[in-house]
Amino acid sequence: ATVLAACGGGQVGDSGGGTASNSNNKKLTLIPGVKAEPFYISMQCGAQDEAKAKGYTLDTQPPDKFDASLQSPILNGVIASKPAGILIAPTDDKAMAGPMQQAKDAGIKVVEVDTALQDTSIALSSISSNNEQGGEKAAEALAKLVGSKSGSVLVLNTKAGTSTTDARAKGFETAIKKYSNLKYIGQEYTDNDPATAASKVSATLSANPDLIGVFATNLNTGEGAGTALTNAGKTGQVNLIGFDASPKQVDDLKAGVVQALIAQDPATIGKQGVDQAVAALTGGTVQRNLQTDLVAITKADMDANSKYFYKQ
Ligand code: T6T
Repeated sequence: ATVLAACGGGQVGDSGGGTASNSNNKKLTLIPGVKAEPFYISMQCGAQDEAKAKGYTLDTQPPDKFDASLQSPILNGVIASKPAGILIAPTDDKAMAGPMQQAKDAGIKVVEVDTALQDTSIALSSISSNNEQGGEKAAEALAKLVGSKSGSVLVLNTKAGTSTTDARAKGFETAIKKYSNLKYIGQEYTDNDPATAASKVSATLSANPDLIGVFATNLNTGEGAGTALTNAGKTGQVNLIGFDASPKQVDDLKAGVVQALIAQDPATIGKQGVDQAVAALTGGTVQRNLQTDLVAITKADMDANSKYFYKQ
């Protein structure tokens, strides 16, 4: 089991054994989208504390990269270890359906945390931010910062098939088109890699000298965009709206590299994930869809919103 000092929690008790459906089985496993990333670390902390409070163990098994071809063998191994429940952030909204169906067929309670499959028949419950609305909030924040100035606007997405960032990009695109002074020039995929995000921003700056705004749909795209704007000496001139609130993103907000962050509440996503799995295991009421908070943060109100900053 991975126990993080940052969480304060820890493992408790004996997780029991036997089959997935055995009521003595108190073993839960969390499979995040990628290892060592503040969003998922915060989610893990929330899940671990709640599991401990409910008398369950929570083991965390992340892939090295945000990639279904790495996440699927991890899921297969977890299925073989027969936990009672699996909390998973599927890294692809189609490719993870087969392996997740196998978990369900093995009698394991499957809960989606953050990302989700297109096929809604496999997970018992899905907990996430309202990502489309988050994209709209980002567009509104950008329009407010820009005022009556005009220019081009870029969206940095992660990987096609990531349910969350696709929804954010969609919400942003719809909302930004309401502002006639802002020209939406499309989205670039970055493979969820900060260095790729940085190079996409550099290339866009060369091709579009009127670039006035960038919406980075998650932590990695935002960190990369911040680096590119800093290197180009364009911070503040190009408004950067990020999603998530990692330590680097918060530093960038403070330094004026980022103008607004749409922060999620990953610890509550993890906590609710455990609650839904436990409800399913104990005959309680399971809620099919649950939404957690999103908050738009600027430098002016960052101190009041520090509870939304992610752990590392
Ligand atoms: O933005 C989060 C998460 O919501 C998304 O699904 C994938 O990227 C993050 O983990 C941040 O890197």
